Amino acid sequence: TQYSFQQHFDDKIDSDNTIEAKDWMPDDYRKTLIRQISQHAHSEIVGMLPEGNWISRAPTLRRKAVLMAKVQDEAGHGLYLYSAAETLGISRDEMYNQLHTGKAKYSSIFNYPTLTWADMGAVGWLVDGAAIMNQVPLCRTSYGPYARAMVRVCKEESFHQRQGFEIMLTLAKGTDIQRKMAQDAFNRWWWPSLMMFGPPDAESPNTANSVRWRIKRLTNDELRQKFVDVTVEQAKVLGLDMPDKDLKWNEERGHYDFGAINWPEFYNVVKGNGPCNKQRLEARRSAWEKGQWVRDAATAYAGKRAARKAA
Ligand code: FAQ
Repeated sequence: TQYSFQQHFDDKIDSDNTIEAKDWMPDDYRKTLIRQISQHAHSEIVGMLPEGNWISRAPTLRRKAVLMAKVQDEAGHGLYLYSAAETLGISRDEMYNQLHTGKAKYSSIFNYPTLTWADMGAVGWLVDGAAIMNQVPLCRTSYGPYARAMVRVCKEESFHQRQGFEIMLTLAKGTDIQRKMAQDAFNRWWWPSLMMFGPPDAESPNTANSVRWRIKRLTNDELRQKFVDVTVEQAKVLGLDMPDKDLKWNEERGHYDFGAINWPEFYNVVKGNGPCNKQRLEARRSAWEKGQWVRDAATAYAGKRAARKAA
């Protein structure tokens, strides 16, 4: 009966076992996973664009090779994640369609422009740093295929974070102009990085269910606080100033207090009105349209092979 299926599911969640693709699961659990995993996949693919912008302008051959490897990793992460979402019964075409029609979200962070080479440092350090903070707990998320995909993704993200930090360190210890570039990139990416963790818990409609189902192991605010605490120490190593005049160690809490986040800006970007939303979606749509002939050719080839086999 439905009751015993539900009971079996609840027991598995409560005993911290994974749910697998063929297991019974409540509709809302499936829907939440499809939403989160597909949006995560879209973020990886759209996230290639701001960095792709700098591959042809990387300052040295080594920097170029490293950046290319990083952007290729992001394509790989997108593909694992689309595959994980497919195990829940949604097709890749449908997910792409949701992205291209603006129905599905992707991370707000990728709607900001990458203006200077220092942005490659700041994106790696802060954006990948925030991504790791959010994704390490997802290695223990309750849905098996998602959890297993996260293990490799997190290893690669750690390399990405380090390459970003190393760019920042080089610039911060460089000439006066280089140090200013690093500080400017830090100032521009800091607040949007804090927004990556999502709305405050009190305004996060999905957190309660996702925590109960152990899809999310920590809440948006818990992860944001952990990120602030580690990043402040890293900024000290770089010798850069935190772009927050309200930032202060709170002895009692054992955490840094930080200034108010501009939530109207966040919601505006999520609604599609950030500085680069149109450009990003246009790039994805155009790539899809330009690939039509490849899909047509592959379909025709598969048809011919099937006909030859049948003959
Ligand atoms: N941007 O109720 P909640 C990367 C939406 S890392 C846009 O709190 P939830 C690596 C949310 O979808 C970035 N929308 O939602 C990389 C929901 O709307 P919906 C991707 C956001 O799901 C680095 C509504 O607001 N990482 O790509 C954002 O419980 C460098 C209410 O929010 C992941 O996706 C936002 N920042 O918590 C690549 C990690 N925040 O869907 C290239 C997995 C919230 O109901 C270069 N995802 N919204 O219409 C998660 O952990 C969660 O989905 C959260 C949001 C924490 C993002």
